Amino acid sequence: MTMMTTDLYPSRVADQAGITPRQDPVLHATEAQLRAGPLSADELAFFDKNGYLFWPGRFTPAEVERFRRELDGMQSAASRDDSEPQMVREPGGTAVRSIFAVHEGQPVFAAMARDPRLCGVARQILGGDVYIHQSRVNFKPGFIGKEFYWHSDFETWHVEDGMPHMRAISFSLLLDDNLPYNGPLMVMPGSHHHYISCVGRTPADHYKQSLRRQEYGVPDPESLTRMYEQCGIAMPTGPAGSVLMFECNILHGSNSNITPLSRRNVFMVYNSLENTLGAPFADVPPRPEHIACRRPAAL
Ligand code: 6CS
Ligand code: FE
Repeated sequence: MTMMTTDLYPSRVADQAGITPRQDPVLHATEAQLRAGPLSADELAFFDKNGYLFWPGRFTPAEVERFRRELDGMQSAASRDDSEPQMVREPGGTAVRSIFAVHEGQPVFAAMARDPRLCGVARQILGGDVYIHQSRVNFKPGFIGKEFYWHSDFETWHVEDGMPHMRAISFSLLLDDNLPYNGPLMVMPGSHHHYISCVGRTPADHYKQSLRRQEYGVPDPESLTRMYEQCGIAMPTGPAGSVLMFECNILHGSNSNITPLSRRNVFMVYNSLENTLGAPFADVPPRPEHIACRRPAAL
């Protein structure tokens, strides 16, 4: 008899949107694990309440230079080989929007995934062993880098990847200065305490469209307005080398970039080894391995 996993967070099943309370803790570790660091009690309290933390200049200019050199090599390879499934192009164009699974096959990004400034913090908050659920570089090139509309990553990772609980964290490492005008990431602080179930049915092979411009699994304007009125918007900006950590269920998005300045950010998403992917909760086949890891190994 196959065990049916209870869907704690149904979405894209009803014709009405809804907002329900989060059913998982934000800090998954024991008091002793939390006290062990690296984050301080104040940092943990801020993250629990707001769902994000920002560290300007967490990585040095020399480290950023090394990341950028790795990126340049990948971008030139990507522009030559169009068949790379890990590569996503901008909607309606050919510019590279994202490259996924950068922690695999790229030594510098593989080392970044294990860096204690990221992995150590993820272990502390998620309460034990972690693995990379997804990694990517979002390039947001100057003039043509399009927006990422408001969404909760967890809603997609639950519905399309079968992630059971809200026990994952994203780190965005800025490879360019993120300024108010070149499309920095915006969050609604505290929105991670609420789950917005979206309307619409997940199309087949949805990721081929959603990673270019997401239209399913995005909250309706009424729910977004309610969340904005309750939470407001924060837009952390800072120099290349800064790090933005955000909770898997926080509402976030970023505007199109119409300036000459690219906004390249690399994302490492850590999931708890006690929260590995099951069957998607939507009636769709599992997404490819380079978007959602199904061969988890502790870092
Ligand atoms: O579907 C996903 O996994 C991706 N979609 C968005 C808009 N953010 C998270 C992730 O990169
Ligand atoms: Fe996202």
